[in-house]
Amino acid sequence: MSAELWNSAARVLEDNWAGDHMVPSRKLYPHQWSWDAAFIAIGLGYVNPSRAWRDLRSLFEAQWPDGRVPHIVFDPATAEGDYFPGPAFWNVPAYGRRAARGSTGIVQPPMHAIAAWEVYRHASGHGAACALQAHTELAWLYPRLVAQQDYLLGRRNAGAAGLAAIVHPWESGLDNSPSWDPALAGVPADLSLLETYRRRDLAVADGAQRPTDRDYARYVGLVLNYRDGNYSDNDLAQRHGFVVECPSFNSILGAAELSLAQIAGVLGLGDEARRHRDQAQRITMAIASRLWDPQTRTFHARDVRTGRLSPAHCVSGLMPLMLPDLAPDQTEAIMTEARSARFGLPEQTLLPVPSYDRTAPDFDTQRYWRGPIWINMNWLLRRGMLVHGYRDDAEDLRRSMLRLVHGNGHFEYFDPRTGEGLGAPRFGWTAALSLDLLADRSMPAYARV
Ligand code: 2M8
Repeated sequence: MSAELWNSAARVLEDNWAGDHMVPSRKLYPHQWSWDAAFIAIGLGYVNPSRAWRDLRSLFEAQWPDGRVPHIVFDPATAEGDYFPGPAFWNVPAYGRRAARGSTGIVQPPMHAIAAWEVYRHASGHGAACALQAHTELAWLYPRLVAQQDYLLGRRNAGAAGLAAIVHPWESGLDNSPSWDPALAGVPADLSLLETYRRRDLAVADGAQRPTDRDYARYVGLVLNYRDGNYSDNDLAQRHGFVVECPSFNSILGAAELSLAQIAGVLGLGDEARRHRDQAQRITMAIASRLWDPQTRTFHARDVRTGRLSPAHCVSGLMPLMLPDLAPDQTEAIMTEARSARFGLPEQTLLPVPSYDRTAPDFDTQRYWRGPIWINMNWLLRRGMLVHGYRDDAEDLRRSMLRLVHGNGHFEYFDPRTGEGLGAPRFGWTAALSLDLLADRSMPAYARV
């Protein structure tokens, strides 16, 4: 299967190249997405490292002066009507050398330092010229990656506990996860907004696999609120309707500090490397104390406005496993949760873990982020298993992901009972991470074994 899967994945990446960036999928997502670019770069690094660097560069050329990296960079060649909400809706003003309406004003999980370090590591296998290019690109990216972290740990520290808060479910990347239901319940669902602003996703995807209209109306309302405040982060907890600390977002934030430490090391910035390692430790401690529920023995999203933890058991609760400084008790609890009937590691289901608790009454096998299997979350979970020395589980998970994609295609997500492909076909990060799963058996940096 390896050669066949490798070739089909490489073809998807070839087809999704749009001149100076990658699109997640041709029809549903015709622009550049932030954390997609990071996952995609990890796979692209094997087949076309120059494009991997170009894609990351395109994204960071759109970084805002305050350090935020927008969740979508709009392709001016794509018509407004081809994606909603598009450039006119976000109406972002011009900044730096960027024209107005070039991006959105919200962010996504900061996966990019992790991706840059992975592309750099793999580039050394492509010869001296590639290694030199990788060094130059890392040096270009490093201050920008630091500015991205500084923005999230500074302007987004709405809970004043050293974690980043998200201001929209879309910022989590796990868009309509049940984690957000309690916080979203307080956001008005003004369905008339969907008459003014028409959904485009329903024209290109099955409605049963996409968010409901009520949730979509809330998403639109939240963007309008943030946009009308000029995308300012002042007094977020007081004036914005959705301010939440997500375990997965913050675990990636912490893991990014460790990749930055590696990057600072190769750039000869020893003091900086130490600073990043310390920061990773602080983020880990904040996650461990603020997002952990000793009753459920897992990690949950915290609503900064009410101080309450969301009761849902979601795949994001497993993500702190990526952090090597996590205490053994919490590490073991994550593995227990992953093996339980809620998630059922492949040893029970032969499938990668779903995005939501299989035993929950509202577990939905079709609707995205409310049940289906996603390759990027499983890729991160496997990384966490390797970090903490669960090598057999990591290997089972790796094989189950490859089996799933090989048997069903490079889909955006998969039915957690049957493995059938759902959402967009020929999806970038599914293909890219399949390449990585085929190629890389090494241990991540900072593994505890
Ligand atoms: C999905 O999100 C976009 C909005 O950003 C959408 O539904 O239109 C999510 O799965 C997100 O994580 C992903 O980055 C994006 C593009 O693949 O699609």
